[in-house]
Amino acid sequence: MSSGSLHPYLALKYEHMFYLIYDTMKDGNLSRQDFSKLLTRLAEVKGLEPKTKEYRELQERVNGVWAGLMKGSRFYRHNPSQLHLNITEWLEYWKDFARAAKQCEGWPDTSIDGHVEYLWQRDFVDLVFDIMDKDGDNVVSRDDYVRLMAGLGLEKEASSEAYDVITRAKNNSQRLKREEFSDLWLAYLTNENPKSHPGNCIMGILELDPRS
Ligand SMILES: [Ca+2]
Ligand SMILES: [Ca+2]
Repeated sequence: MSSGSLHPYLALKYEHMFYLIYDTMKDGNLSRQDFSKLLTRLAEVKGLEPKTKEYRELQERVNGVWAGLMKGSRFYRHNPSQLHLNITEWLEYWKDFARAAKQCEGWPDTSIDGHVEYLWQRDFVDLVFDIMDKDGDNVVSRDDYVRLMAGLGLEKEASSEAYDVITRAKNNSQRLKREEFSDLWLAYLTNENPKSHPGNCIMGILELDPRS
């Protein structure tokens, strides 16, 4: 576990991500239930019916993400056998991720001390991309992006504005490829300057607390 304080902008983004994507039941605690609901939401966005092969495949991938997160997060839990994660533990988890990413200048495989594996997070980014990319051509359009964000509870207009920001960096081509999406997501998890990277808006445009 790392010492030192978490950068306030990173803390803001990790909290936003916690409530938007992971804590779907909105009780400030991340548990298995949240992932069950996340599965339902993702299946709805993708238009998958329960009991189909595609649905079962999605279920397996979501289960894998949950298992990967829980395995590493035991180092941050008050009681390592507990199967949930509160927001304080969540922030500690990502603080170490950011440090590891800084050190390797990319997606880290593990924390610096080697105790925590992060491969599940790359699987999750891939999964999110696959959910958005409804026609499977490896490109995410504005409609694709807005559909997913709406499924997660973000306003359509706000999602559309965020899409403008994250695609503006590439001459408004308005198309997002898999590798670009992954780069933007990593920037969201690691970048400390609100103005310096479009990836900061990958989960919507965040309002900064003027005190920070
Ligand atoms: Ca929850
Ligand atoms: Ca597509």
